[in-house]
Amino acid sequence: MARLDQVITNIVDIFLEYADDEGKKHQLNKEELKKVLQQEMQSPELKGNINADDIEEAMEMLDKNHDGEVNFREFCRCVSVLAKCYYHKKTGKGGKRCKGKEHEGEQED
Ligand SMILES: [Ca+2]
Ligand SMILES: [Ca+2]
Repeated sequence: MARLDQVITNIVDIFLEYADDEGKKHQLNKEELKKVLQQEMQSPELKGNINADDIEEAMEMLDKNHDGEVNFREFCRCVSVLAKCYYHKKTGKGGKRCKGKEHEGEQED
């Protein structure tokens, strides 16, 4: 597979692998979110952007519809935010949404 194929299929596969582990299918609860962040993200720079060390805060930040779980749409938003943060780091552009929860509520572009 080409690189973008891999990225896209990985996002879906990783989400489903963890989301279907316990509780509701296709939803990440707090424990599942913790596991996915611990096991599938290694870079402290990226993890720092979503407060991965504080699962309460990470959940609060990612759970946009406030149902206590992270659905696929919310998971994708997280991946997208992290990609933008990394892009900002490399280019100095487009990174205003990068610091975590103080940017909550900003317009999605
Ligand atoms: Ca689940
Ligand atoms: Ca949610």
